[in-house]
Amino acid sequence: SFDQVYHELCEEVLNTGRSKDDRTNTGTLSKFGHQMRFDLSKGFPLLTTKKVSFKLIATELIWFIRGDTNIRYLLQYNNNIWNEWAFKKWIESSDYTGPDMTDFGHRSLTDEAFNKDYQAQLAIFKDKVLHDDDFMRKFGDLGNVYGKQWRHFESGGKVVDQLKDVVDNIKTNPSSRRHIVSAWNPGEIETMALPPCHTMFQFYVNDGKLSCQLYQRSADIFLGVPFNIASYSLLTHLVAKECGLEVGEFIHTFGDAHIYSNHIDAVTEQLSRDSFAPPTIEIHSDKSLFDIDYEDLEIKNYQAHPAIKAPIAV
Ligand code: UFP
Repeated sequence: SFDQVYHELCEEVLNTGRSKDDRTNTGTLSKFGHQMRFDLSKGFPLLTTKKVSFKLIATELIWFIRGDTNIRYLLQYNNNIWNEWAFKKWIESSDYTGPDMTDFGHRSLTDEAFNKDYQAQLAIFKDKVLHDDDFMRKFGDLGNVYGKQWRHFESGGKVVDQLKDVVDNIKTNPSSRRHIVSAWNPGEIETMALPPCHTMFQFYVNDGKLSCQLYQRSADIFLGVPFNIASYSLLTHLVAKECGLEVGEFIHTFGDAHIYSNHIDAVTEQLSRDSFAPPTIEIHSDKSLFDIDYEDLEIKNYQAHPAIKAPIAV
């Protein structure tokens, strides 16, 4: 099953992963180079051994597809996964007049009094991004993130709509071996808060089926990977529909695949659970890929064990 493919990665890293230092000073067990395959004709790979939010995944993916880099769209769907990056720009600007928020990521995890102030400032920030257009334009925009690279990749004075080009090429020259979208723009890495984890992906067409392979340079196996699997599987469905193809496989290839030392208990808990049959996905519209809305998507028959909380490494 899909869960089994993921559990095998977890078990392998738990059992044979090497201890490795990392940027966040959390400590990890790590394996370099791994591949998982998901046959998308067998169902939709949303994990069932812990509940994964399809809404967060789908609204983020649609945000990328539209080339949007402003978190207002995400906040309209109560999707908070990119807030911290935008919040950081605000608290470091001269417009910010509230209490000191330096190093809020770490302090909010360890200092309860500080966390209260932080949550209050974050709520103010979200409200302004949602309701104040000038503030939204100034502080809601994350700049060089996935949406920018997929739709407006800047290189040598040219702007390339990689996703549009790849879709056109899949339609006109399906057998091509050049269906690639790169989020890794070496000229812009220095200006990025978080250089893209999903470095690049390639589509492949054969027998009327569309497959997709992602190269992920760095993977938080417990918190990130379940999202990443579902996100690229959804992208494969949406591009296949746009191009009049059936879905083939999603192939997930990793660089540094790691389990953070403070996720080990959570992973062990998840591995002790039995999986359910996977859900399926339905796309209820004939809109173009670039106009699809969250409301057009439906996950059917999703049965899953409860979510498992674990601290995010910052
Ligand atoms: N990470 C993921 N998937 C994502 C994402 C981040 O696993 O979609 F945005 C994790 C990987 C790593 C951290 O643990 O975030 C990024 O840190 P670094 O840039 O040091 O690799």
